[in-house]
Amino acid sequence: MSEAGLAYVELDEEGVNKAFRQDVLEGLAQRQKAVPARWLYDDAGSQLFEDITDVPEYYPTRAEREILESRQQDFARLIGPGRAVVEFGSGSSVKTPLLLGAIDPAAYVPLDIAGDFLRAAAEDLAAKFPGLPVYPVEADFMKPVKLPKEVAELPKLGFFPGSTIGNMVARTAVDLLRSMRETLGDGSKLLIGMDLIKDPDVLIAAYDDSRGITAEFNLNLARRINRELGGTIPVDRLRHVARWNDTFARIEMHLEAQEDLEFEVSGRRFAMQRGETIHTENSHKFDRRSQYTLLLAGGWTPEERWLDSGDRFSLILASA
Ligand code: AVI
Repeated sequence: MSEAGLAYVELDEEGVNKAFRQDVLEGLAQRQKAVPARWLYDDAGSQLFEDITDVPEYYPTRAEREILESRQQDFARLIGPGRAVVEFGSGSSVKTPLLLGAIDPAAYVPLDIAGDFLRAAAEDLAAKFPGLPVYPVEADFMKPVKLPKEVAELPKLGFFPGSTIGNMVARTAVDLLRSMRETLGDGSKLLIGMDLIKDPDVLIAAYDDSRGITAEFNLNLARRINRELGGTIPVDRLRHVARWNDTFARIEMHLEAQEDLEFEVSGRRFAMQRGETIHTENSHKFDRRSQYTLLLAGGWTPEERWLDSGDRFSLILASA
């Protein structure tokens, strides 16, 4: 899931994930230290993200579910039956039954990089919808994907819930929307979740919850670096910080040094001054205009937009 988890794993002679090491060593050498958000999602990180979706302050998952539950008739009318639903980064596919139940699709194609997870979720879903052909595809959806031949002639609906698009900077988001357009083809539609700009206090609480689960999610990245890359980062001297960046309309997660630090990663030495941070994630928030601009730049024409009852989150239907 996310900007997240999108590369096949290539290991070196010592069994170290090469791309992870390269991203971390390059990122820690920058003036603003940064590690790409996709490395947050090892097994522990994926579980912590699932836990985040249950904390009271993290509203996006509940708000999106409310839209999916309350707009079933709209989906039936505007999307209609007979489409192959292609879910990008399907993960555990928890929101999918709400959509499939509304539109009577001809097939379901979950796409995910994590093969085991993907097949287990596909089996669960097939059990819930007997008679619906399910064709899981293990793929990096950041690039155009060749869909199974069985769905070649069917009109497609892309499904990309969760506001994962918000974890990408605009250029990457546009590239992804264009590649989805190529994967799905002419006549396709896209149902995409996007979180909304709101009171920064509400946003910061959602990304720095009182139970400290988001802090654990963020700190887990430093633990992963220590474990997988022979790091000596003093994790207990780092503090999780969630910041609202108003210029870029995004929540940023950082790991902040609480004192001057020195550590090693893969044999290289790094130093952080007290107060210096490692930037670990962006979560962009949108308004209607920025959503439409992004979708149009990515080759999609917005058709309909739904908000939850608290105006916190949106689902947008767009056509190719
Ligand atoms: C996966 N993604 C949409 C989440 C978000 O809200 O940006 C990841 C997350 N990071 C901290 N909390 C949740």
